[in-house]
Amino acid sequence: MPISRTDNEVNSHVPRSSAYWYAAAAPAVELPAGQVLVADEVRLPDGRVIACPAAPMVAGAIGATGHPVVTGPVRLLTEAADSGFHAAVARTPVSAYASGDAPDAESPGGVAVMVAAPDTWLRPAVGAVVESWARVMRPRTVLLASPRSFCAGVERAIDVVEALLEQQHAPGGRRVFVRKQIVHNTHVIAGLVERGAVFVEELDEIPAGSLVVFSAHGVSPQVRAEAERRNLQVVDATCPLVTKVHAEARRFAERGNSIVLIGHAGHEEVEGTYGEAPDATVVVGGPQDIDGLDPPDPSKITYLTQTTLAVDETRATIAALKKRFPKARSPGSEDICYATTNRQHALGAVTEQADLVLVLGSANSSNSVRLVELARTAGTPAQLIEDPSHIRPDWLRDVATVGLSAGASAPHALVQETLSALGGLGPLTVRERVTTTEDTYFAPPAAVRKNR
Ligand code: 0CM
Ligand code: SF4
Repeated sequence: MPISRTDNEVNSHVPRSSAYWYAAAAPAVELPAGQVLVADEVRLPDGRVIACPAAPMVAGAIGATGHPVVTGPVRLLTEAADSGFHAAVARTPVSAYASGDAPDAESPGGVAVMVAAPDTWLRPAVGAVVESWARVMRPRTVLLASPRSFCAGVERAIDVVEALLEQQHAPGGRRVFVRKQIVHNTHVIAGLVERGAVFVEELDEIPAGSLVVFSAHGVSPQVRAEAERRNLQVVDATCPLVTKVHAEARRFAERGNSIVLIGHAGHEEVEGTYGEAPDATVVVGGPQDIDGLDPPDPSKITYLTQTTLAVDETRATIAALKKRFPKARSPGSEDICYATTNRQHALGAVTEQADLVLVLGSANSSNSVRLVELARTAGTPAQLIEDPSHIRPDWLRDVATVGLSAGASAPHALVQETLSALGGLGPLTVRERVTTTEDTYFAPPAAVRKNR
C-alpha cells in the first residue's frame, strides 16, 4: 500500500477501535488560514485520484460546529512529513475500513471521509466529526419518491425570470426586479441573483417605471394597484392554479358569501387571496379555529384553501367547518393543487419502508414542510434539508433505508447531489417509487412569449 498511516495510539483522543486513522497529508490547493479542508478528492502519491462524494455532508456538519471549512483536493503523502498537517481518514464500506487497510483507488467505496487541518485543530474537535461519519458508513437503499421536485407552476415562474434576464443585456433590456421570492427555495433564488435578478420585499423598493415580476404565489389587488400607481411594468408569474383560487374568492364574495380561507396566515399566497375580498374573508388555520367563526349568514359560506396544504389535515378542517355550518360549500373543484397532492401521495408510498425520510426544500416552502410533517405523522423520522450539506451523521445511525423526496420548488439537481453524497458513505441502491406521472405544463405569460 503506497500510503503511510500513523498509529491511532499517537492520538490520545481516539480509542484503538476508532473507525478512522490519521495520515500525513497536505492540501492540494491554497488553504485560507484557519480553515479545515474536507477532501472532495484524494490524490494518492502514485498519481491516482479517489473521489469523495460525501464531502458536502461532512463539510456541512463541521461548519455547524463553528469551524471554518472548505472542500477541495487533498494530497496524501508517502511518509509522515512534518508539515504540521494531517488528515483524518475513514473509508467505506464498513468491512474494508474495519480491517484497517489504507484506502486505495480500487476499493469499492474508497475514501469516504477525509478532513485535513493543522494537527492542533484536527485532533480534538474535527476528528470527532469524522468519527461520527465513519460510524454511519454502510450499504444503504434510497427509496426515491416520484413525482418530486419542480411542478409546472414553478417551472413557469422560473422560466419567466430567466427569459427576462436573457433580455436584460440586449439593447433596450431592463433590470429585472422580482417582488418576493419567485418560489420558496434558497438555491433557486441564489442562482437567479447570480444572474442579475433583484429581489425586493415590497414595490416601494423599486424605482418608478421599472420592470417587476410577481412571484408564483400571487399578489392581492392592492399590490396590483400599487404597481399601476408607480407605473411599473408587471410580468405576472402567478401560478394559474393560484389565480384560479383568486377568481373563486372574487366570484363568491360578489354573490354575498362569506369566504373561509383555509391556510397559513402570513403566507404570501394566503395574503394575496385574502386581498381579493378582505371584508368577506376570514383565514382559518385548522379545526381549532372553527369555533371562533361568526359569519353574518351561516347559510352562505364558501371555503377555499391555500394550494399547498396537507391533504389529510385540510380534510379534517373542512369536516369541522361542515359540522358547525352544514351549508358551507366549496367551489366544486379542489384548491390543493395536483403537484402538492401528488408529492404527498408519492411520499406516503415510501415512508412506511424508510427508516428516515429526507425532503429537499426550504423552511418557508409550505408544500415541502408538509411532506416532512406527513412522514413524521406516519411515525418515520423526517428532516427538511436545503441540500446534502444539511444532513447530520446522527440522523443516519442505524438507517438502512432512506426515503427521499423534494418539494415543488426544490431543483431536481439537488436530488442527484444528495444521492451522490449518500453514495460516499457506502454502496447505494436507488429504487424509484412512481405513484403517478405528471405532464402538466403552463404556457408562459404573453409578455414573455412575445419577446422570445
Ligand atoms: O406555497 P409554497 O410555500 O409551498 O411555495 P413554494 O414556492 O415552495 O412552491 C411552489 C408554489 C406555489 C404557489
Ligand atoms: Fe402551482 Fe401547485 Fe406548483 Fe404552487 S405547487 S406553483 S399551486 S402547481
